[in-house]
Amino acid sequence: MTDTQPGYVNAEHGADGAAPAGSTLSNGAPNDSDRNSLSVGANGPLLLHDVALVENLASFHREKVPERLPHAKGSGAFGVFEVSEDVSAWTKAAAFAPGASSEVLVRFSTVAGEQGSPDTWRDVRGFSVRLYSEEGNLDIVGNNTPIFFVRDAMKFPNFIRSQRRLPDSGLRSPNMQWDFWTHNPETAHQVSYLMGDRGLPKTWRHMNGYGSHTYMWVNAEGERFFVKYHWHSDQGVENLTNEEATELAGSDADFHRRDLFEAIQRGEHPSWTLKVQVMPYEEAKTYRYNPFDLTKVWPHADYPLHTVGRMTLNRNPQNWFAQIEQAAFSPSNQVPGTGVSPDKMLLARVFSYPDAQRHRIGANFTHLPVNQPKVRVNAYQFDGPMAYLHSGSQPTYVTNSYGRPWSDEVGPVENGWEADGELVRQAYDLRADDDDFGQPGTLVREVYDDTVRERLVQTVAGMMPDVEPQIRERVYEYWRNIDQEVGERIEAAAKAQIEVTVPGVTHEDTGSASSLREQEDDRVAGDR
Ligand code: HDE
Repeated sequence: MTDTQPGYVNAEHGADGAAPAGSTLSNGAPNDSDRNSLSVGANGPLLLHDVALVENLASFHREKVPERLPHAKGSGAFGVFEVSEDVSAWTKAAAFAPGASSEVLVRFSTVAGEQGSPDTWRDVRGFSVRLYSEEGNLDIVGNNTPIFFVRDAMKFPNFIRSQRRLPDSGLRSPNMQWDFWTHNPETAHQVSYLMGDRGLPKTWRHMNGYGSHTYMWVNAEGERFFVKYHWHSDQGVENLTNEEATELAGSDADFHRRDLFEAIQRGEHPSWTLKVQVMPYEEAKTYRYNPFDLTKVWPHADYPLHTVGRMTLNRNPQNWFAQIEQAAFSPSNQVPGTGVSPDKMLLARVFSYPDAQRHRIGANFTHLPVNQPKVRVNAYQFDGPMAYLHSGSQPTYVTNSYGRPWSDEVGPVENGWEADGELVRQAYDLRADDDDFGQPGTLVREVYDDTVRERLVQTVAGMMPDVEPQIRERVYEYWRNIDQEVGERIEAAAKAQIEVTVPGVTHEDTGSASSLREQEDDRVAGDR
């Protein structure tokens, strides 16, 4: 469909016919009226056989698909990724071959807020990239930070619920957020990012993206490397202050969505340079940090950044619902020369994303144009609700005698790794330098300067009036573990604020947290 031709045509038959004079019903026949329903006389009752009205209301009821949970609020654009350097020593992926160019789709998002929530609430931002490569879709579904809150997928739904809304009031709750974070000290690194300036990006154009996880690359000789993807904004990194973000949340809830769309419309095409850190396969076994722990970065001094190419966003969606809302990104979308790694979070995401889309969009979400790869697909997957792409009368089974090809590799997979051991439920084995507070301490002390640190202190302290005293104590302790001085400053600033906010009143029985405790009391009483 183009903007100049009304309606759409049946792609299966390829007939486009004459442009309709008015609207049609869904069967293509002329529609009598889009304005008046059919009734028995002008003042009489309506009729069930008014197909125009029934179709109109029934399709309206079904216009939405369930929003993403999390990352519901977002938007995106199309563009191009162009390789500028030769990284063929590390990967044979066609998308990263010298001089290669692929169409891309990028979607940016907040994490915790719903579809209508403001773009400028403090949050991590999603940074999903799809390369429509000549070997299939390669998705790098990352965030604007290089690490994450937890290192085991089992904790993820709990973490997300702690960032969303209270079960009774439906309100968001700093108490619930800090309760979760302080019970899970591995969150300290990501929380130090979130409470720093990067928790409030100025626009999506002014933030970096990160694959965050460790992925695998395989070269033409079959040699394996572990890599981390970094998308550096060519616009530079810029952030909002708390005051600016709060003001924008009220005056323009769609500020980031608008900014991207209008910049591209003006011909200001934002770009990002892709860089990778590369760790030879064998080094991963002995590196001083567990290189698969998503709460850790690989210091650049150990693994420097290598440029790969540049991504430029130059085309807005023509239809936001079809091309952005129904876009189904997934870390399971890998291509020859790339792969996943023993990162437990990444392995769980390989299952989670397509499963979420089967629920959200439907079993055949890969048939939608935005999700179709640019290559010919020969998957042995058939039928189901809304099946659109099909292979006609070709055999539906392997093995067949009728020439439809199938695959039959036996033995080690080229992007795999060795694994052995007892079945356990246990965190990763820790390496020499692994702990939860070391890297966040370095971030807060050495990467942040005095002004950034002071803003962080004020941001955390500013949340404390809504946090119960017992959890506040844990917050101060958590920050003292990250950095003694910062922890002490947060405690002092919070105490000053609590005095000002509610003079002479302790927060024992106020704030959004009390309802959770009451509910706990109910449950105990009910159990008796
Ligand atoms: Fe996601 N995440 N996630 N996530 N995530 C979703 O997928 C999930 C994680 C990220 O623009 C959902 O299709 C699990 C890390 C982005 O469309 C869901 C775990 C990172 C997006 C899901 C994680 C992300 C999502 C919601 C722990 C950064 C938006 C609907 C193992 C590296 C994608 C959907 C878009 C979306 C699950 C952790 C980033 C529910 C189980 C780590 C950018 O499937």
